[in-house]
Amino acid sequence: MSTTVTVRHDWQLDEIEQLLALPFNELLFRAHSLHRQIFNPNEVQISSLLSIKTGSCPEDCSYCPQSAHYNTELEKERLLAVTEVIEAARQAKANGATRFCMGAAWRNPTDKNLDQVIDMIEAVHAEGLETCVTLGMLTAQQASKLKQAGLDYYNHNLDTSPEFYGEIISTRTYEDRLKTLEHVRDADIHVCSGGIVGMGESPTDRAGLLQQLANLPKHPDSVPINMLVQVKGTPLYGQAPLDPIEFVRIVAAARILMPKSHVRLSAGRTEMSESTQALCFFAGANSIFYGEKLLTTDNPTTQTDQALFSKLGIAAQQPKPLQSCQLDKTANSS
Ligand code: SAM
Ligand code: DTB
Ligand code: SF4
Repeated sequence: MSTTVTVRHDWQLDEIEQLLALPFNELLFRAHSLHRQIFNPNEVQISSLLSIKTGSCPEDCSYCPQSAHYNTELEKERLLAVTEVIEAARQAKANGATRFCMGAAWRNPTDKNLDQVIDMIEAVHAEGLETCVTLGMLTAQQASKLKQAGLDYYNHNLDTSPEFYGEIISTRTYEDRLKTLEHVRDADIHVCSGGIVGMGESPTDRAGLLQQLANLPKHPDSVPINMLVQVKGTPLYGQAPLDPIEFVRIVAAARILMPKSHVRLSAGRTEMSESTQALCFFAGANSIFYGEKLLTTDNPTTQTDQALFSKLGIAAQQPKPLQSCQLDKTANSS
C-alpha cells in the first residue's frame, strides 16, 4: 500500500462535474485503483446505529421522520437510560460491529444532555467499541468536553450543496453546520460528515456537496453517502428515486476526491440491489451501517449483510490502535 497519494483541498466544481460525467468504466477504474493504493479493497468498516432520543425534533429537515414539523406516525421516545444503551452496544458488538453510533433528535444538546451522553460514551467504550455520536450543533466548549470524555467520532452532515440547502432546511444554516464541523475538528475529534442524495437535487448540487466536503480544511475521516429513505409524512416522500448508476458514480467521485477517508455506503441499502452495493464497494465505499435499524427506519438484517459479505469475500475491518490513528491524522492533513 502506497502513501504517495496527493490529498487536495482545492477542487473546482467543473472538475467534479467532469469526473461524475466520465464513462462509467473509466470512473470506476480510477476510483478503484486509488482505493487499493490506500486501503485493503476487501475490508469494510462496520458501524451500528442507535437512536438514543427519538422524534419531536424542532428542526424542519424535509427528509427527516423525526422532525416535529411533520406527521410521520413515529413513536417518540425520551432519552434512553445508560443500561439500555449498553445492552444495544453489546448486541452490536456480538453481531460484529466495531463502532457504535448514537443519534439524538436534537437541534443541539443542552449541557445537561451532554453530561448524560458522556455517561453513554464512557459505557460504550468500556464494552470495547469505538464511539460516535450525532447530537446536532455543538459549541466549541461542548466539543472539547466530548473529546475529554474520549469520544472517537462526531457525525454532522452537510447534507447537500449550499445552493440547494434552503429547499431542504430552514431552521439552521449551512454556516451553522460548517461551524459545528470546525468545533469538532478543532477539538481533535474524528469528523464524520457527508450528505444525502435523491432529494430532487440537480447533478450540479451533488457535485457541490462533494466539493464542500473535499475542500474542508481537513477531509472528514468518514464520509457517509446516504440515499434518501422516503418516509410517508415528510415533504420529500414521493420523490423520483435516484438512478442507482448515478449513486455509484457519486461514491466513486467521493473516493477520488477524498482518497484517505472512509466512504460510507449509508442509508438506503434496504432498497438497493446486491449488485449496486457490490459496485459501490468496488468504487471505493469501505464502511456501512450494520444492524436491522438505522435510527428509525429499516436497514438490511445482519444475516443479509453477512451473506452479501461472504459472496463478495469482504471482511470486517478492525479498528486501528490509537497510535496509528494519530499517525493517519497527520498523513491526512495537507
Ligand atoms: N439531529 C442531529 C442532526 O441532524 O445533526 C443528528 C441526527 S440526524 C437524523 C443525522 C443525519 O441523518 C442527518 O443529517 C441526515 O443526513 C441523515 N438522515 C436523516 N433522515 C434521513 C433519511 N430519511 N434518509 C437519509 N438520510 C437521513
Ligand atoms: C448518517 O449519515 N446517516 C445515519 C447517521 N449518519 C446518523 C442516519 C440515517 C437515518 C435514516 C433515517 C432514519 O432511520 O431515521
Ligand atoms: Fe432533527 Fe436531525 Fe432530523 Fe433534522 S435530521 S429533523 S436535526 S433529527
